[in-house]
Amino acid sequence: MKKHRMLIGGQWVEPASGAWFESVNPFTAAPWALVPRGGKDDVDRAVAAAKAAFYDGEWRKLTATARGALLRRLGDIIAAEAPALAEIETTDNGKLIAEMRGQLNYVPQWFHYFGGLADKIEGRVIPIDKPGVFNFTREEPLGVVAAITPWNSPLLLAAWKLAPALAAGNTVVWKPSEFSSVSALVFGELFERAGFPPGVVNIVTGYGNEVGEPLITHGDVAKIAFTGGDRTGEHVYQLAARGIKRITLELGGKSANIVFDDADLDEAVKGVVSGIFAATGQTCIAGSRALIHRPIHEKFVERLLALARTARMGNPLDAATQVGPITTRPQYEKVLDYIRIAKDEGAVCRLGGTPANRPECGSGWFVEPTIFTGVQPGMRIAQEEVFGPVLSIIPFDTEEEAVRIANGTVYGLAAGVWTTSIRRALTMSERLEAGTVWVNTYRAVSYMSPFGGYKRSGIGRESGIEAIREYLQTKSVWIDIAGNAPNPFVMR
Ligand code: TXE
Repeated sequence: MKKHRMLIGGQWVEPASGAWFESVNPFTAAPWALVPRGGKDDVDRAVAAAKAAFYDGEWRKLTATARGALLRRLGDIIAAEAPALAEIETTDNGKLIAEMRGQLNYVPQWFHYFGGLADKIEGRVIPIDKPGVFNFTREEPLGVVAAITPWNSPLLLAAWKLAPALAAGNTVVWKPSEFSSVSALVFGELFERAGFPPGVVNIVTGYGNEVGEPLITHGDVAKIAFTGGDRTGEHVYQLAARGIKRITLELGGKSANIVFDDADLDEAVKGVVSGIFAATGQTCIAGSRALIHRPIHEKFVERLLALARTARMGNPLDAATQVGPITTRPQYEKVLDYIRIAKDEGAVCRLGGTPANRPECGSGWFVEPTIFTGVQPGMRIAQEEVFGPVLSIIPFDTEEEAVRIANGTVYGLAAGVWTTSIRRALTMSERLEAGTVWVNTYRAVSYMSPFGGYKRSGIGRESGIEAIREYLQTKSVWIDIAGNAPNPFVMR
């Protein structure tokens, strides 16, 4: 088993603890790599390196154009390494190779786009109301950014943070999930190859309480960019609040996929199935609630069941596999717990509802694609994030009711609407409380389009021009150009 090292100040180092932990392949349930168990000492070293790179090093002296060029060069290198990185991610987190290849082929775009944006960060000249004074703004980086990422799309979600953070001129300490650190450590080599000065990006691996907390509370960390569960997010927010730190949080959801009776049902069936069973439901944007217009409810459910039954499960490294394992043992147990909860609540299990004991699933953590009908909007299965291949179907009669049910959770990350009516498409997209609304499509994201949550799904936006503002602060500069000595006792 390969014993990995962490990246601090441009050096590949062993953890101060002298300890490593095993990373487990979810398909075989066997360990395949050893990940350094970082701790507070490593965090201190990494933050010191990032701080030095921010204040004293070559990085600060680069023009914005040169910084952008580095990001774009990194994008090109990632593109060349995409197949190898995708294979590591699939081995580490069990997501389908087709999905991970797609993600890794797309990751370079975040570095190309934000690399292009680096030298377009401009301040403003304010036509100030005071004669003889020139006032302008500067957009400045924050300093050391802590990026804390989850296991479901490890490098994609890291790119969403690192690309804008670096484009804005910050330096970074990145803590990947303890369940999927290997691709991050291999990815770390690419920064040096692209020509980033040492210390601009540092990677400390380990557990949330041992690495994440000292990182968030470190006095020299200016901002936290976090993706993960909402409970952890709440805790991270509280820790960050103590230091009055900037924060972006992306915390998942309970997204509604709403199908009206005027929809193209062939498309809608595919959209609902891909919304929940793609990525084995382990995605923040999973369409885990299907709201179906009552006139088509039964017909739609039958078609959904027919398509979901065809899902091929098995080795995620096999390109033909459509549903892979659950990434972590605790997550596997959580999904099975929610299935039990749904049954106890009286939901009707129409498909799956058990661990998958198919020969092609080996000893991995597989759960059968599961569909419940008879779900009431207030049930836990309709309110809480499962993060697995479990769909709750809820009927509705009117647009008004669909909006009420869709908005009736604490979350607001995404929603899907299936209709051929332009009026409905526009009305629903206005009334749904979600950071992303898809109409007649689902699971579309881009480096160009802002992504983030309403309500408990998070704070701030990733991707698009909005994202770079999350890594900048505005300074207002006043210059007296008239030579009028002000009255020292009166506010000017
Ligand atoms: O995530 P955590 P977990 C949801 C999903 C899942 C649940 C739990 O519902 O079932 O979260 O998953 C780091 N201080 N999502 O436990 O704990 C941790 O090490 C600082 C939604 O795996 O949120 C990892 O790097 N950091 C989601 C990161 O937080 C801490 C993606 C995320 O882990 C920490 C993943 C602490 N005290 C899970 N504790 C999405 N939005 O896509 C943990 N971490």
